[in-house]
Amino acid sequence: MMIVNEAGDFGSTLATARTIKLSASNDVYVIYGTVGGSGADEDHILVDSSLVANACAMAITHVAPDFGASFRVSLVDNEYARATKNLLYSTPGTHFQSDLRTSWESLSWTPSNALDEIVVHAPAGTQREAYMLLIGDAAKVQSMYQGLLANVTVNDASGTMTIVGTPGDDSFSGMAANSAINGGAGIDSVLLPGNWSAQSIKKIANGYSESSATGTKTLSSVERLLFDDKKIALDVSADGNTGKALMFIGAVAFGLRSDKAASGVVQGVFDAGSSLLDVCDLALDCGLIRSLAGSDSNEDLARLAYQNVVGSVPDVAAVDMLVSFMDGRTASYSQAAFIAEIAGLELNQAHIGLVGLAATGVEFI
Ligand SMILES: [Ca+2]
Ligand SMILES: [Ca+2]
Repeated sequence: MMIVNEAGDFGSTLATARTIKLSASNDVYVIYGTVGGSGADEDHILVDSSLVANACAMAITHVAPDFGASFRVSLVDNEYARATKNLLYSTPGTHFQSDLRTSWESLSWTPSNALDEIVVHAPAGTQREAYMLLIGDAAKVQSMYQGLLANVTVNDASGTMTIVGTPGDDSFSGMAANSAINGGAGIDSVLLPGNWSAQSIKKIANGYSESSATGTKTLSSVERLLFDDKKIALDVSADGNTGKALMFIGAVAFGLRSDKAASGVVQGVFDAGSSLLDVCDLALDCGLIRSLAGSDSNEDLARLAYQNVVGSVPDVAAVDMLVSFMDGRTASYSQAAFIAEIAGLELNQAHIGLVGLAATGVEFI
């Protein structure tokens, strides 16, 4: 799922048409934008649909219809638009169009050209419209538009939007200078132009604030930031995937806690849906724990965990105390459950500095 905030504020025109590429992995695009206000009145979106074999559908809505009429969304043949340089808005029967001010309307088309163009139009002047377009697989578009519509607000007359993602993994791009983004469930990424060093990331009450020279974005339930030069994980809490990856590494291989490749691999396993216990099971099954501990014994596992979490070599009594959690004397944890318990300890979280890492995010590859 690709979510794009097409334009900036009301009154700012999209000088260059954005090209979106429908593909197997991004088979639905959600595009938010604003048109109208003084001066600018159109957004243009080129749809490269050559990768989609089946018919596409587009649901349209006016997120914040203001006043007046003549808001239009048209699907036009790209060559036609380029040739005339002066778009004639579609009339039924020749091109697909919507110019009704209902809450939503669908436009269905089977892409016949490599590039089709969607034009969102509002007359210059006082009329302002915020819109949402969903473009892509017909069934998916129809199943998700109501949910998205319910979660979009336009905060003010300048067009600043609060955008909420889908329950799945979303990728947000082209965000307006000042936006509030709530990724919702799933591992959600925000693509931000520029280098990481030119940005400031701050932890705030319900997420993060990301500022650069161009504006400030308020992020909640967003897990990853993708800059030109670096990727930063924000899900560094004890229940975030990157946090859990670091906690696992802290418990079994503390020396690798800053190894971006190692943490990236573990993070990827969590992203694929594994629990902490799953990851511990996997690490035992593939022999990773054996190679780190030196054997399959409870004693060596206890020694490994203690050394990683406490940072010193345990004495015999400490090893015996930890083993008692696996052999039935104190508890009957499986080795995987034992590692998961150790990983979750406050002591381990403090040792890897989880709270400090969460304040800035963690680079990953
Ligand atoms: Ca999401
Ligand atoms: Ca999320």
